[in-house]
Amino acid sequence: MAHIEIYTSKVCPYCDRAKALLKAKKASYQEYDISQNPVWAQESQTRSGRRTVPQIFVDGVSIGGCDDLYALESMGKLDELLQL
Ligand SMILES: N[C@@H](CCC(=O)N[C@@H](CS)C(=O)NCC(=O)O)C(=O)O
Repeated sequence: MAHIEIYTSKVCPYCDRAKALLKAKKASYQEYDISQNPVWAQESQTRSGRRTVPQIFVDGVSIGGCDDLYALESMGKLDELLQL
């Protein structure tokens, strides 16, 4: 399985939705809650070039946010990307 990282915040419906899809796929992930540590907020922005959460990385590569995750699923590309 690929190494999955997700930057989230505490009150974030898009984060919940993204994590729900990963959980449904039984894909384990490393979560960084930016509301717990401001360093992670800066790190997320630096790595992704975006200000919103969630930001998701697969094997260190940014794949975008929640909508991007679901788009990959709709295209049938997510399982391969996550190496499930
Ligand atoms: N299209 C984005 C939307 C993400 C989004 O709007 N996230 C909210 C939290 S649920 C956010 O970061 N809001 C802060 C902002 O817009 O600066 C996605 O699918 O990830």
